[in-house]
Amino acid sequence: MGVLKHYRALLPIADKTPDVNLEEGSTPLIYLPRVSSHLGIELYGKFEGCNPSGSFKDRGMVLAVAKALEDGKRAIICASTGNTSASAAAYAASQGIPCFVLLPAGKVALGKLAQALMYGAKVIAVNGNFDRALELAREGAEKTGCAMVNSVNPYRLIGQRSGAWEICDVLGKAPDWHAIPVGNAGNISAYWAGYNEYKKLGKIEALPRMMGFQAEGAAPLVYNKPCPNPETVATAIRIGNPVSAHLARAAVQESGGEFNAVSDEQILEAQRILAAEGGVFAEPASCAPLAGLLKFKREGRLPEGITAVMILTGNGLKDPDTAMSQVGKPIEINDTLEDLMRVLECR
Ligand code: AN7
Repeated sequence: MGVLKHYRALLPIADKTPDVNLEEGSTPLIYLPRVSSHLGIELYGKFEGCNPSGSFKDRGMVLAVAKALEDGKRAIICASTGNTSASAAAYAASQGIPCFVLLPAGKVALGKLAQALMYGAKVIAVNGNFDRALELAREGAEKTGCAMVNSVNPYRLIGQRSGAWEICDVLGKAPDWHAIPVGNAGNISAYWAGYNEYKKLGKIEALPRMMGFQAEGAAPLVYNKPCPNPETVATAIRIGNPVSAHLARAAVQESGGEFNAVSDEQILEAQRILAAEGGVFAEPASCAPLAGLLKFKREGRLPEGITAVMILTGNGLKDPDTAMSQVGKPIEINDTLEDLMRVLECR
């Protein structure tokens, strides 16, 4: 039914708030039996790739756009590593308002770029990284009065709390560990706020440990200093100076969790395992948590039997180039049964 309707009572919605809805949220919480038994835990993936624009961003964007319209704004602007731009462009299209997106030139996965262009956004490729594009977008918003819909917009993080509520509604409790990729550090902060709100309401008894995973080449929260030249195959989290760093640090500290870094190689290995042993295709950034759990397992630091939820933040289809660089080519045959029989080895 869409996040605004589903969680209306928990969101800052008034009668005059426009009814924006692309049927986002209510994404599947998928139990992963093969990966679970490999790790010795009960592992679920919250498949945010099932959202209308293919990532978790829709949960907060729907509220940010509704509130922007309520406040009389008539255009939106954001900087993005790809998914925020796709989401913003989708909701702007649904409401018939202009959308400006600033992307780091050449560093956005093909599917995300196709989405933003297809939804009709004005797409601006900045010769600089995401952090610089975000500074520019903020200045552009100030000068023009466009609504800024990056997660510096508080409504984004409020809407994203709905992910935590859904997990608790389905499991009947919070997981022991909440494993999540961290880029601009908004989502981990939103989930922590969401779990805390549910605890206050008496809907859950215990809070999870918040485990935040970054790519080694873009790990300002792990190494505790901004990273001026972030680099990783997981372009969604190629971010060196996260705006919500303070909130994310608090979430990790208060929950007894930690930040950890995984290599690009580990991320791509986890992506293949999730697909080939889980049947779920998530984009590289989304696989940093599984890479982290596999690393913890190897290091003997993964507690037996815990329930863990990892947030599979974006759909694997968004980045076909990275996937294709990891896998073999199809087997080509002539159109004869003889040729086919040569490759069918299922006995
Ligand atoms: C798939 O789209 O920042 O820590 O501009 O696309 O809340 O930033 C994307 C981030 C994880 C990190 N997984 O979340 C953007 C952008 C995916 C993402 C993250 C992003 P945050």
